[in-house]
Amino acid sequence: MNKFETLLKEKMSEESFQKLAALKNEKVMDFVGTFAEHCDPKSIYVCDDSEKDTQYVREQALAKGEEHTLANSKQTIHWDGYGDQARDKKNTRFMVYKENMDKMASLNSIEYEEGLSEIMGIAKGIMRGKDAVVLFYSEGPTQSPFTIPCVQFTDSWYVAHSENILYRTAYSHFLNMKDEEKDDFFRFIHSAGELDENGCSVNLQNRRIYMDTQNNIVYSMNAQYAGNSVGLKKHSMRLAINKSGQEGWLCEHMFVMAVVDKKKNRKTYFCGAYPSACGKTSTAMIPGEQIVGDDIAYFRNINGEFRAVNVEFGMFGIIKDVNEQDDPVIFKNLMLNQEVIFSNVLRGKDNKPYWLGMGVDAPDEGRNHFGEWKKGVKDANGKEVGVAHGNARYTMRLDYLDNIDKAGFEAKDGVKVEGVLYGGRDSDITVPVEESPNWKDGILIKAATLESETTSATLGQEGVRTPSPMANMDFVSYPLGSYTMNNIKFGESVKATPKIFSTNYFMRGKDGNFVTSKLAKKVWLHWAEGRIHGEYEAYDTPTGKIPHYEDLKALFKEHLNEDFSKETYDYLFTFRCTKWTDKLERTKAYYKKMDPNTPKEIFDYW
Ligand code: SPV
Ligand code: MN
Repeated sequence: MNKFETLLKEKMSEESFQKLAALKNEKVMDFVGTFAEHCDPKSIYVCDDSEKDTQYVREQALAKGEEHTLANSKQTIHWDGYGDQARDKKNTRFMVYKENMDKMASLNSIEYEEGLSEIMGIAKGIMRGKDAVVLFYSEGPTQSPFTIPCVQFTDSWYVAHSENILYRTAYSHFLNMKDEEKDDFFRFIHSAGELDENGCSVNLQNRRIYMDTQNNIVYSMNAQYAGNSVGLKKHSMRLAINKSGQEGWLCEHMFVMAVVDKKKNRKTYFCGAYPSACGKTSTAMIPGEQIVGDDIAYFRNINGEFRAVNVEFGMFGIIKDVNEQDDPVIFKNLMLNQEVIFSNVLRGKDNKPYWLGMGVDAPDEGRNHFGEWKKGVKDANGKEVGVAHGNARYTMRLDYLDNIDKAGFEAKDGVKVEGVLYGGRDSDITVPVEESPNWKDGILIKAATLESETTSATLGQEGVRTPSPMANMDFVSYPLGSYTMNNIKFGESVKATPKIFSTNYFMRGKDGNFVTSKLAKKVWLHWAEGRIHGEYEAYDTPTGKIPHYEDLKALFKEHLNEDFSKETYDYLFTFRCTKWTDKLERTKAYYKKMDPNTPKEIFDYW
């Protein structure tokens, strides 16, 4: 008998307990038992994969006031606390064994024992009086070479509801696990903590997200914003990056998409990493192409092929600027009566959601992330509160979208990737599209040198460059030099290594304006697609291969019915030597700072 059996029987219905017992997995029982005892919820509900449980979770999120209904009956709205609107980088730490602290010094880390005692102190009794829920999920498709089974224990029914939309449930996967697999799952323990009358976490000063990559467990306390609370998303990603480093595969902050050439009747899969606000989602959603996933990809070598899955089932997308003009596919879906959780937007008196950049006149009052809201109202710092938060989101299944690549989305072995894109934001260095001569060069010259520039939308000076290797620095959970080497080795281990391309949508002209329109990314992408199929010649430059003018001119005509002048081409595709050497120096300095043990091989290449 498991030592927690008596306790769990007290806190669970017979049905819930039987669901747990049926797994015959002592490790799951220990995980649930440990936190049932420590966090002490009033009750614990165990979910399986049934529609009944999916419905129950949704009903509970509403009944407990964590979500509210909207005019469209299948849609709900949720508000995080005013101070809990984005990922809390400061309080997201890796708990690291003492002997490894040196190696991990550049990560936001805390010595293991100290971290454990702090987080367990916060977690003690944190669920008292609340109903908790235990859910089983899979990262990636179930029963596939990519599958990572996960258990989520939470007292937030909004978190559970979000995960039911964003991930595949996997109770039956746990039921079918072989004995030797039974310890190999990710564990997430989460509590929103004490809530105020609006259902928002009150103890934000004690918000902590502590990652234990050694034991594959993440603790998230007093947090609600999904990036801080939904275990399966960025917490799991950090665990997966660490695991992939040990096992020789990759977990990347990338979309997966198919570029479709209708005339030639072919589909070519690309993945792409872009720092935030550098065009990641809009690339994955280019009209006429198909999406597999918009945020996180796993890569594995399967029979010598470089194959990828989207680990998610849904999208947790930024809603700002989603309007009929700029983002018609998403906008249309948000207007339909299908399941969506809107977060941190305004609910008008008409019980409809409103957000920034919606392209629709918003009402002057309603309820939003601030509470009861009226136009012009100021927060405690005297800052005017907008209709919605800039990081407000929608949570929606991907398979609602017309442009989903259904076959790729469901493929157990993933899709064969032929192109990898790295896209930064820079106003005066890199060309709009450029192909690397080989994989290693791509990782070191394109991926490792990625940078983003501050824009007028962020505080402080405009145009300041932030290094963002692989657009993954918030999540890389082992030393940067080793992570970079793992990227190189993985790509070289497959038979057909994808081509790597860089993109830059943000080159500015002499007048300070962007040179190309938002739509031009389709041209760069189709040039890359053509290169994969051996269709275009290219010029060699010190940083890679660039297009010929005539090819781009034809692509602009074909895809956008636009003229593309030779002057624009010359300006965009100029090799800016000294700016590039400066960029390389910044990259070297960054690697030195982040990982002094970066292999010499990397610095030698630069
Ligand atoms: C990101 O910030 O990269 C996101 C949203 O995809 S979050 O869930 O906050 O990570
Ligand atoms: Mn992301």
